[in-house]
Amino acid sequence: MLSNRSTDDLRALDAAHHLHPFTDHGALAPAERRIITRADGVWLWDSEGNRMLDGMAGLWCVQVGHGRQEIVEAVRAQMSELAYYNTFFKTSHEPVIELSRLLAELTPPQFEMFFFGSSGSDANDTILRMVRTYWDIMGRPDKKTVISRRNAYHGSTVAGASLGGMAAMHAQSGLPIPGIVHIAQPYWFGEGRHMAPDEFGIAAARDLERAIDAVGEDKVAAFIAEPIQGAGGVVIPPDSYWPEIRRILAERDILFVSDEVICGFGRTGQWFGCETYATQPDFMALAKGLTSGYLPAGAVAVSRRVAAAFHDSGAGEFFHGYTYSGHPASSAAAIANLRIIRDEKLVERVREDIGPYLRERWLALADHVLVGEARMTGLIGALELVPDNADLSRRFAPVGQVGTLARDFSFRNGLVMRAVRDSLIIAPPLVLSHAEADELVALARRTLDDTWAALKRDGRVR
Ligand code: PXG
Repeated sequence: MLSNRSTDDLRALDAAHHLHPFTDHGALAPAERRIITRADGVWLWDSEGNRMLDGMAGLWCVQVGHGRQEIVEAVRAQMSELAYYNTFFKTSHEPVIELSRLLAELTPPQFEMFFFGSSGSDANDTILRMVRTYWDIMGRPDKKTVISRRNAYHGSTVAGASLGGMAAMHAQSGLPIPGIVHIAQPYWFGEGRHMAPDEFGIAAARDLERAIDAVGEDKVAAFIAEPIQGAGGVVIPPDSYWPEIRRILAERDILFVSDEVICGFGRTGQWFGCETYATQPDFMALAKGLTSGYLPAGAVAVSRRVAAAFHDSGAGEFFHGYTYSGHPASSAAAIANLRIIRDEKLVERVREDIGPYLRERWLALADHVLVGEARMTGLIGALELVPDNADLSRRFAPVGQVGTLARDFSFRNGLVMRAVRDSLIIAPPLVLSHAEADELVALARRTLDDTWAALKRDGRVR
């Protein structure tokens, strides 16, 4: 602790001086602010002594769980040796060299080169600039348009929010920037229930084909997508979707960017989401699970084909980089974190053990009257809340209130879930034990019961 200020003092100071991300500041009362004080494993504690199960792994990032002293020690040792130096001007250092080597070992075979930053947002900014520069180098300067999907999340910087497909973000500050086109998302429960899931998956994928033809293949630089849309509400595509996208990409001369900021580092039961869906990206955006959030870091994995173009003697300088590209302490945190994931076989654990274990129990929540659909892949899942699961044609209106109500009950019950519209999301640390998974599901069920009781009291459900 930095001081012995009371919780009320901390809340008042927070309200007076701290602008929170993605927050309606006028509506956030000081008393609502929860001061988190410590964390261990999958557990968080607040300043009032409440213990909560961290069902969101921080913000989809703490793969190895909280409080791992190996990472703390690696960072401490690195900071006392070399806390900071840059990687411009022909300099390098061992942490970034070892991290690059390790990523080459862990990523799919087409990736041997990595560019570093501090976040997923700046990784996607880097990718947008590299994609366009790649086609310039190839003598195809007209290929500049990037195709993305509605309701995608690719970050909050100008390029990240433009690539993303969040209408509410675009409505603020004049986004997207030119040269970005958004197509359908494969969100069957939300948008596709007039069709069978696989039929809808094919139709959503063919929107890519339509967009490439509408823009003109000679003007399209790339398609960017999350394997599973995370912030958009854990949109797990129908089984038919990625095979059809693969077919289209194989026929077209455009680059493919897999945004692995949430799906990377074991979340889906493979090291990367593109392996779960057998796609062959030219770029991957990496962040979050790269360091499990212990320090900020992001990276861009660049395929051999693209890296070769940038290595071409005629390519010239790529005018791009960040002060903290390959930060030594962040690199040390990433190395220690990745060794834990690799050596403790956490990816295999998600695929073969805790993933199937939690999924079975999570899907069983669909028997609750409030749950229209329960879905999960690896350790990422959602519950779609509806007024009556016997009549899926009805949703709550206005959208979002019931999700937030349920989210608040969940916190009070000691489980952190995230609300997206009227769905509840989980993406717990990959070290979740069976007993903790049981507890998570029990707390989620209590949350559904509490939400149902409150809605009934207000006459909002039958
Ligand atoms: N791509 C994806 C797929 C993401 O999920 C980013 C890029 C941007 O990463 P940075 O490190 O710049 O935040 C993300 C981030 C939420 C939430 O509430 C999700 C993210 C970030 C903050 C909040 O679901 N995802």
